Amino acid sequence: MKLLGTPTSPYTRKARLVLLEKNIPHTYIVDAPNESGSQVPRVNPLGRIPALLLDSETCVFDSSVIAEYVDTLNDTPILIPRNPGLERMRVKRWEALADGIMDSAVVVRMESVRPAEKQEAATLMTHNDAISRSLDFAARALGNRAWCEGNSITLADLALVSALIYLDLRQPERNWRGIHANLAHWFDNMQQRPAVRRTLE
Ligand SMILES: N[C@@H](CCC(=O)N[C@@H](CS)C(=O)NCC(=O)O)C(=O)O
Repeated sequence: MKLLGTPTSPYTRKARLVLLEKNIPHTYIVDAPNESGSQVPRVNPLGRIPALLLDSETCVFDSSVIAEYVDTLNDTPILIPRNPGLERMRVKRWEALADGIMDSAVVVRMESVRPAEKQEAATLMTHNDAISRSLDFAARALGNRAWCEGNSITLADLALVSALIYLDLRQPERNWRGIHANLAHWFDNMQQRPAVRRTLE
């Protein structure tokens, strides 16, 4: 299978991490949908990355569907608890939280590259506040545990680390480490993982 994406896209990083952590053979192809010649609009009608092309030429999108599908391919490790119920909901909720941070950070990024006189202060504030609240929520929910949920790595950890790497890239001035020492400690451990390092190469 082939994963189309870009190194800066946080949703792509999440999908790559799922593939890498589970050791699923795949080819990662850098393909920016906004560049001419991109094959993304041909395979994903939404024109977005990540897009996972299965060998049968079936295209899987978006990143949550990719994560859900790829997680069914083996049990090593199980990243999304298999049984419906609270445990599974909590992992999916972490993913929603991380995706929401990414969504807001993308809006802030798009807004802040517009000419200064066209930038909407209210939009910037709404989304920056949502990010701050979500980081507070994440830090409280994590506490001093090693993993976001349960006793081993799950999609929750992969989604959150992808969101934080994106925040570091686009909002380096945001002092989340100073405010949330526990998140910073967890993040340092996550960054040691070979899969995470691969996505940062
Ligand atoms: N909810 C989607 C979001 C995907 C998305 O917005 N990707 C962005 C890149 S970060 C994109 O492809 N934008 C189109 C572009 O770059 O032209 C997912 O989780 O896959």
